[in-house]
Amino acid sequence: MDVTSLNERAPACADKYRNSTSKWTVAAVEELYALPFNDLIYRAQAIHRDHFDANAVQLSTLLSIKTGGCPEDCGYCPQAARYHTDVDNEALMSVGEVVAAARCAREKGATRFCMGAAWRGPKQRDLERVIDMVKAVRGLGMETCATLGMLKPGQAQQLKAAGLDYYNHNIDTAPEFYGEIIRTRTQDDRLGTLDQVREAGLHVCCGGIVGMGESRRTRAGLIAQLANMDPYPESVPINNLVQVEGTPLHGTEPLDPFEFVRTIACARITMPRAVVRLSAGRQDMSEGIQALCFLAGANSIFYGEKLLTTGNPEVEKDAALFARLGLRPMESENAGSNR
Ligand code: SAM
Ligand code: DTB
Ligand code: SF4
Repeated sequence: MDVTSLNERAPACADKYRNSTSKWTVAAVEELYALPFNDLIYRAQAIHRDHFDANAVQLSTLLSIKTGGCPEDCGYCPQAARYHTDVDNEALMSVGEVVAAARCAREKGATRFCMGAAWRGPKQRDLERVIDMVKAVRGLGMETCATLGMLKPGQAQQLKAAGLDYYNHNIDTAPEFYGEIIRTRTQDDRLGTLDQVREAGLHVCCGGIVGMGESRRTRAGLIAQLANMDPYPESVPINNLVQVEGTPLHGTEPLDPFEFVRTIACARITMPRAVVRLSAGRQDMSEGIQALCFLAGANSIFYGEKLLTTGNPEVEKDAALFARLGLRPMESENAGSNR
């Protein structure tokens, strides 16, 4: 079947699921989740093809520029100072070290470099060094992304002026479940930073984590909340919880992998123009499930042997998977836009 006939036979536009104010209701997203698997994937793939090259996948490499010792209490995170994990604390890296890592990522084929810091938010003195990192990585011709925690007024503008392309700040889960996972800040705090990021003209990278023991309704609530942002994020990372010994969520019942694929499909259907990233959790995922995620509309991955502190598939393994599936890296200018 060619692409045209696939699109012609696709079910009617997803808009029929929106309520009168054009918002996604949690119930409507739950209805998507409840579709027979083949119907859900078919619909997601059709929408994916309407907006993207179905065989192109964006490659981002992550680097933890400041590791561990974080004052926050996120129940999933190995970098929170209060949990006893194997993560060693490391101070903010030098600009030279970061540029060397970015150059290496570029040589391996990454087009975006994402710098993550285990902070509640950056101090101004630290932000100044991050700004130098952003300028230097931009100078290598790569897209830049940073995830530094909550921003104070003016900080998003400074990052934008330095040439930052994306700011990652996840809402993590649906509002009603948030307080069970994180108590040192509220989800409204996160939304405040996201507003500042959007107002500064940065692209928004915002998603969440599944597999934290939440219900399907909570997963639907996460997707609805992301889809109802106006505009919705340009980049939507969907993380499967990486269970790390010493964190409160270690030992949680793992999510059915097909439910993870369904979550990707729901993100694709509700946010047709966003780049949906199959994020943390790939190392424990079979290649078959990853292939289903690409079929369901995932078109970005973290690429390189490490996420921030935990493992990710080897570059050679991903290259072999891409070859077997006929996938190719997405050119930077093809990255999603929701405008
Ligand atoms: N400290 C900053 C913050 O929280 O925004 C930036 C770094 S933080 C590690 C970035 C994101 O990584 C979190 O919002 C969370 O969604 C994700 N994350 C952290 N630990 C994870 C884990 N064990 N499994 C899956 N995702 C995780
Ligand atoms: C996102 O949503 N996932 C990435 C990135 N944004 C910063 C982080 C995943 C972290 C997984 C646990 C770790 O390696 O420490
Ligand atoms: Fe700190 Fe971010 Fe980890 Fe939360 S997710 S503990 S804020 S590094």
